[in-house]
Amino acid sequence: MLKPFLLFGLFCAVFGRSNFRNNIPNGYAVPNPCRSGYWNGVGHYNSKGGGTLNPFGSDFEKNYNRWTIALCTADSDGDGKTNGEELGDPFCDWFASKTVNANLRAATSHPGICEPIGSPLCAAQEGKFSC
Ligand SMILES: [Ca+2]
Repeated sequence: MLKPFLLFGLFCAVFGRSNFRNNIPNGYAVPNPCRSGYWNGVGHYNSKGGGTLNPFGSDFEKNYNRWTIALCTADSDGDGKTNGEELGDPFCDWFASKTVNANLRAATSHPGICEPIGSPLCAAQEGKFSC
């Protein structure tokens, strides 16, 4: 009886929510603000995913895990740049369903981690993650 639930739980534990990255621009290429490479758990304070949601993850969840103009124009992490600017969608016209998004650029920073890390502007996130 519990077997389907256990299998689903195992699936989530193994695969996380990486499919959510398909729902945001450059979801698989969000820069790691701590070092070179990418931050795979885009919505989490843990770079590998899982655990506490960062402000972008919370906003994304409240937005039913969809990329919308409201989420794009928001500045979830409070660093002065909109989520769209950080993820390379400055015109907020990216759609997951489109095969070509002509205005898409490379992601330049993280929408859920205030940057620069350690600056007075980003003091509120101190201790919530480690680099
Ligand atoms: Ca921001």
